[in-house]
Amino acid sequence: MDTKVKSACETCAHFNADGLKKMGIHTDNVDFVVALAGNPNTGKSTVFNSLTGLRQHTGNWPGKTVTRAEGGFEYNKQKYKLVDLPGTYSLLSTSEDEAAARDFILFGKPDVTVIVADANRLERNLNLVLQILEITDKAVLCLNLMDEAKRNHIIIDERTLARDLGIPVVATSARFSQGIPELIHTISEIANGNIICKPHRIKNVPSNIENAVKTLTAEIEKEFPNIPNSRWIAFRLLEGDTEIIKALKSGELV
Ligand SMILES: Nc1nc2c(ncn2[C@@H]2O[C@H](COP(=O)(O)OP(=O)(O)OP(=O)(O)O)[C@@H](O)[C@H]2O)c(=O)[nH]1
Ligand SMILES: [Mg+2]
Repeated sequence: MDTKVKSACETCAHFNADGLKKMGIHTDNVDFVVALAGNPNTGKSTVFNSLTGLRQHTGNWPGKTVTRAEGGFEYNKQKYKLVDLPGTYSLLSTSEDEAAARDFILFGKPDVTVIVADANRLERNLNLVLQILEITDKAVLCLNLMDEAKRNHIIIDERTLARDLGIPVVATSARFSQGIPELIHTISEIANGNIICKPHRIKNVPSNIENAVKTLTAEIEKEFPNIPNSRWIAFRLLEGDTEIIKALKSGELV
């Protein structure tokens, strides 16, 4: 008789079905770090809970998650740390609790960023999607709340969207765990370099701005050799983004 006591994870259907092992708060010796970003109230914490087995509080009002939560999962024998971020509308001139999300996306160097968007408000959500794609190319768009979108007769051409953005798009209804196996698989493919993302970036910057950005980028890299996204920071400095200026001066961002 097999007397070995199995953990809750090993006995759950999800584990057996698709190789997912929910690791809860155990995130030691991870292979990859994955960030969950997106507008408020798009289902980030719901996705987080279904992957980690934790019960990060979800709520029906925007701005619920105020500090970042961390949890882990194992997929195909690789360990992932998942970071649930507060909802944010923009990476620019953020409020205090949004700054936590911005700083992690910018400087936490996640291996993959999952951008969770509300399929019912895609146009509004794309603002943040495009901003995030300016600073990272390893990203997947999780098009969530598809059950509601269907009820609202909203049809989204996911293939065209993926082609136009230059990153994979996975449709989900996280509350009902629909699309989650596809999302895990896509995260793993990006993390392991099997899917190469080529996000579309702003091109044709006027030459005087381009020259200023190049000069500033070189200065920033001289001062902070390990800083990622120096070009993005150069743009913010030219705009006079007070938050970024303050963070750079204090060394908070590096
Ligand atoms: N119908 C439906 N509801 C969902 C889905 N995913 C999440 N929700 C609900 O949407 C609400 C917000 O979900 P959260 O997971 O808290 O959203 P969040 O993005 O973490 O929110 P913030 O932390 O405020 O940014 C909750 O009531 C969820 O149950 C989905 O796919 N379909
Ligand atoms: Mg949340």
